[in-house]
Amino acid sequence: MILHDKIEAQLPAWRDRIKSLSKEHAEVVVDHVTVGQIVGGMRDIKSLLTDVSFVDPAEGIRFRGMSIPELLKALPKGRGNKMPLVGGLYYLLMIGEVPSRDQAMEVEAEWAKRAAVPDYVYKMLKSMPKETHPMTLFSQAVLALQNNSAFAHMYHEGMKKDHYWEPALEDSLDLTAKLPVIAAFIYRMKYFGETKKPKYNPKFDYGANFARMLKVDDKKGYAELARLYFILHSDHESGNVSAHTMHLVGSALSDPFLSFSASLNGLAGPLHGLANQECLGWLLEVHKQFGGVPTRDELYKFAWETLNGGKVIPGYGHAVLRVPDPRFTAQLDFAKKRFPDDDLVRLADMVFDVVPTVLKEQGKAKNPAPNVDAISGTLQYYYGVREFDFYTVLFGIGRALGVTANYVWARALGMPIERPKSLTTKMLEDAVAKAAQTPA
Ligand code: CMX
Repeated sequence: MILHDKIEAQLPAWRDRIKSLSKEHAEVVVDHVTVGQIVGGMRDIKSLLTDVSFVDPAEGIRFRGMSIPELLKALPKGRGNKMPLVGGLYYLLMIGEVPSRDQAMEVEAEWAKRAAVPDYVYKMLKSMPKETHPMTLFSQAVLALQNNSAFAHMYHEGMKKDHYWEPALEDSLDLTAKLPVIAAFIYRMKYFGETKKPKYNPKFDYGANFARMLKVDDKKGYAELARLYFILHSDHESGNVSAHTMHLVGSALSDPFLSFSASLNGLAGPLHGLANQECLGWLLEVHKQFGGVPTRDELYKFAWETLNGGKVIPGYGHAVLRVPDPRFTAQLDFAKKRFPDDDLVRLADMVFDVVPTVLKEQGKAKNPAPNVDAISGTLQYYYGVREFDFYTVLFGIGRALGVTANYVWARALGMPIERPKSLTTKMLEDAVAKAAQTPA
């Protein structure tokens, strides 16, 4: 299998680099930690290691060193498509090189081989109460798949540490292959009462399969969006909740299914994956209030009313980024090329023009620019996927690509169990008192 062979070939050199860092340079200081960071969610503490992606505050995400425009141009595309094959992105995340079209198609073929979901998973999903949140169903289905984990099985057989990454890769391919099928089943069952098993067709790629399994009218258009969406949402370095959860749980040698189910549970939180639905909600509220796209002045006033009401403007601001999120820009470009006259797209574009000014005038947000969520719901809405609570499931399919690539490499490089040290409040207060006595 191509991903296996490529990783195997790279491993000795990577292992030497990590060994040299941990054995010869372990005492080199990289960062210091303040009381504010300990009390404030460990913000910005440099303490995680990944080569899969990096977020530059002044530029945005780079996947294996490539910016989003570079990657959208360089990754191979299926015939007649404008958006790259998701299999090519997975290859890039796993291997660190842009694949040829054939190599990307090999990953796509692996997915097609592994997409079948066991019957008991469907049965379990069907037995859940109707009002169950789609993210709960999604996470449960992933957990149910754990039964067949190659990693768990081989670990209990006594596999050697050097080999952990191999069944981790097997599980990662199985998992990522099945997610679109499970998500499509949940969508059809929950919103349309349909319980037929979706069929993954090996003639089509990942994006096209998802579009065909989901209930959308413009399957070709939606397939393009699905490719873009999954690529853009795949990874955002390691400190965000979903990526870090996967890494943390995986560090206990829980297999990829156990780890990804936990990761999804973090993604389901309102401060993480749920923001895109809130942003679309805000746009629809504006649209409703003004009976269409408002004038610039009307929007300016509405944005101020939101802030004066003590609320945030969803889709704007970021914990790390300090410029417009390139994932936002890529999606806005996609929409403006394909359906520029759509009301919500025009509105999202106008919000991009007005809201940063308002946030700058208010002077609180460190970054007044849009993040990925400022537009992603709008695109789904255009294609008829209008069930807001499903949007995080879509995010989850994309996110699996990045976090499983990280999982495989964490096992390949023998990363240890995570165990940061905690302090008590009194200890922090003592540290503050001691610092006050120390002459500057
Ligand atoms: N609207 C209004 N106020 C905002 C704001 C926004 N969009 N973004 C930041 N602020 C405010 C914060 O609430 C904070 O106010 P207080 O000092 O009163 O608490 C102040 O500006 C400083 O915040 P910050 O340091 O710039 O931002 P944080 O790192 O604390 O938070 C984020 C980042 C994304 C949670 C925040 O910008 C926000 O709430 N945005 C709106 C929700 C959103 O779009 N979430 C999606 C995030 C996408 C992602 O993480 O990928």
